[in-house]
Amino acid sequence: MPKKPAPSPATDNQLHDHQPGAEQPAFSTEQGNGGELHQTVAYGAHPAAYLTDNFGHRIADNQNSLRAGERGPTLLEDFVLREKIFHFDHERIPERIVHARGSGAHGVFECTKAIPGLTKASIFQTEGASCPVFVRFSTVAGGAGSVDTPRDVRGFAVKLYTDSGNWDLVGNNIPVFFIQDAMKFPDLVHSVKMEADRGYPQAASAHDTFWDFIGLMPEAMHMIMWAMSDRTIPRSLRMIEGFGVHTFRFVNEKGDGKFVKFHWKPVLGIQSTTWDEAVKIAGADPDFHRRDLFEAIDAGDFPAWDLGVQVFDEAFAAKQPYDVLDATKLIPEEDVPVEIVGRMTLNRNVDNFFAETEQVAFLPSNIIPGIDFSNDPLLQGRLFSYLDTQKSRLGTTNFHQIPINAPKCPFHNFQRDGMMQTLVPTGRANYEPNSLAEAGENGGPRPSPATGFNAFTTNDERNDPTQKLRVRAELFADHFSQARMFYLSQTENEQAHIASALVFELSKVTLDHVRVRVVGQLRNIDDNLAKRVADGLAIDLPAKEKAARAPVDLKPSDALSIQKNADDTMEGRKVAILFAEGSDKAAIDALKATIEKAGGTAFLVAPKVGGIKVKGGTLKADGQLAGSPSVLFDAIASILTDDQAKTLSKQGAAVQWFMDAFGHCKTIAHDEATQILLDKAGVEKDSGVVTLDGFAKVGTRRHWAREAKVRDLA
Ligand code: HDE
Repeated sequence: MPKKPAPSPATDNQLHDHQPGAEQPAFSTEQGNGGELHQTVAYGAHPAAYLTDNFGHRIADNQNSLRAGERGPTLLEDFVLREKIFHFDHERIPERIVHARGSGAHGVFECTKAIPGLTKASIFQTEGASCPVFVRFSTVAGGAGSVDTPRDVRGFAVKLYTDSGNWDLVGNNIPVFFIQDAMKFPDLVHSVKMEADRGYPQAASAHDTFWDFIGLMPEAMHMIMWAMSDRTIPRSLRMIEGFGVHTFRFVNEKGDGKFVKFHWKPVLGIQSTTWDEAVKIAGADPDFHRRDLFEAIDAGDFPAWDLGVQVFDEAFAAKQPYDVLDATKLIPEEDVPVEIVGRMTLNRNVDNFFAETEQVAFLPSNIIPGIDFSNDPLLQGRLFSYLDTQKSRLGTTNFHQIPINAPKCPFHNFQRDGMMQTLVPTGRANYEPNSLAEAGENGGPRPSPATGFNAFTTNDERNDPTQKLRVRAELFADHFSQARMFYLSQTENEQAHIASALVFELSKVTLDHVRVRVVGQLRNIDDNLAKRVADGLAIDLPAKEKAARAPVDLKPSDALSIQKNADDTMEGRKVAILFAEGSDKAAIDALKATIEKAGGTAFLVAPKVGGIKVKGGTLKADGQLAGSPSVLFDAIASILTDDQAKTLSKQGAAVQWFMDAFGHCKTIAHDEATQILLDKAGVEKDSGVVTLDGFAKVGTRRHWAREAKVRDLA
């Protein structure tokens, strides 16, 4: 049975009270503007409600339009038909220019360590303080209907509905970014999106214009190392890290400021797929990540992340070989440890994808007292962009009234009117200052100097604000030191994956000079890497591109490798068990129990789904073999009779099942009968190819030592 959470009022199919700031009226009486607010109600949600049009008129017939005679023309006066089609015609809104494809979920954030000395942010004042959150994960380049598993950065946007207002931490699953200055963002995005004349490729960076831009923008090289690593082909959204990317500031009650970087660490550990696997998943299940997140939450396996902070001061910042305001740089965890201060758990799926996931509007400018911006020029540009883009996507400056965007604390001000105004403030006070209260009328709200944002503390001690300059600070010119640090911090397999990814991407580039320039840039990172890529493309090693500033050698950081930090847990992992007619039910049940005991999920796969006679009863499969390729699972197992194994060994889907699992370095647990299939699939014995009894010991970890057998890692 799925471990379904008790439905909250909002999932209960009731008519929701979606009034923004529901606990208290948005324009409260005691503060002034007092008056009744009209409520936006999730109409049509009640299962027993009768069908009406949008103005409440009951509809008798929802099948037939109004006609003049039985076989005559449809009448213009059929307002029921017209309204229905009119509304349908306008169902789509512009998709996000970036991060169009996303999946969202509700949850809760809880402070696990109070840090009042660092910040006055209300959510961090007491251990155990909590607030609701909404998270949207996304890919960047593809359109809303693209697939879930392209090689791409993942957006990791968190909206925390705190009691002092919404705090939106709009981050990515990679701690650095392609560019240093917001000025370059439209160029970056144009270059990676479908090429302007031909309208392809969709959701892919492997094409001329992207690599042309990258070759000419060496500041992107650190991000390119991450983008070509396994970070951009994650196994699950539940297994990605999140980063605030920019340096922010914490400000405490006394007004003292420190720099801070935010990290989300997945409790299930970080896990990725291999490239071949990601490509095959895209075909087998374009919604792989969306489905995985939805199903896990639906089953009560709530994904969670720890919130970590790296806190440092101006003196530390001044001593580093990079600029902390440069979003293409990270702070190694070895230099400033990540301190865990909270946990976020996603525990409720959305009720309606459009109303919530599509209409959610994240604004990096949404911060709360105690958290402040830095002068990072990329962040500063974002502060403008997101507000602006919401108007274009959602069509009105009143997008903050949409339930998913409204704060859950009261809000009062003198902003009025605009398209789609759903609030009905009463009284005359729509300006400030006013003295209407002296005449006994509602005067409206007043500023709160003691508790509100007062002086923004974005000042930088090393800045001279008297000059207006279009420049970048000197250390921004070091484009390669951290790129090199990242590459050298990876395991041999991970380095090979980066090299292969670069070869793949550049092999899709048709302009020779573009390839050559990128490889020339790689020489500034690591000559060996550049040679591998040149070799893979069969081109001569080009001359090194000139570096704006000579890179320095930084200590490699183990924290940057996925494999060095891999966790052996089976939690949250999915294991497929292949069976067929005559298979031993007791053996299947025993294996299922082992998997579930370790926190994993078992998924039964068979050539037919309906109900199969097995030894000891009848079993239904969760998925049909051809529709459940092994790329969809973390490990596979097989329990067959000799006859069935023989029959399956003549079926491509079955042989491919084992071949792929082996090629993707997964655990294969099998009985004796399956050997014929393993032989056909070229599966060789190793520590990850085990008997059914041996499965518990190896679990769902990947067997990277096998990789050299199945892939050229040169
Ligand atoms: Fe975004 N970005 N971005 N971005 N971004 C958007 O806002 C933008 C950047 C990120 O799930 C847009 O509502 C500029 C960095 C995420 O709804 C838009 C710059 C990081 C999401 C926009 C950046 C991000 C967005 C498109 C350079 C990681 C999805 C729709 C100055 C820290 C949020 C929208 C969601 C979305 C602009 C750079 C993350 C156009 C101008 C760096 C996770 O406003």
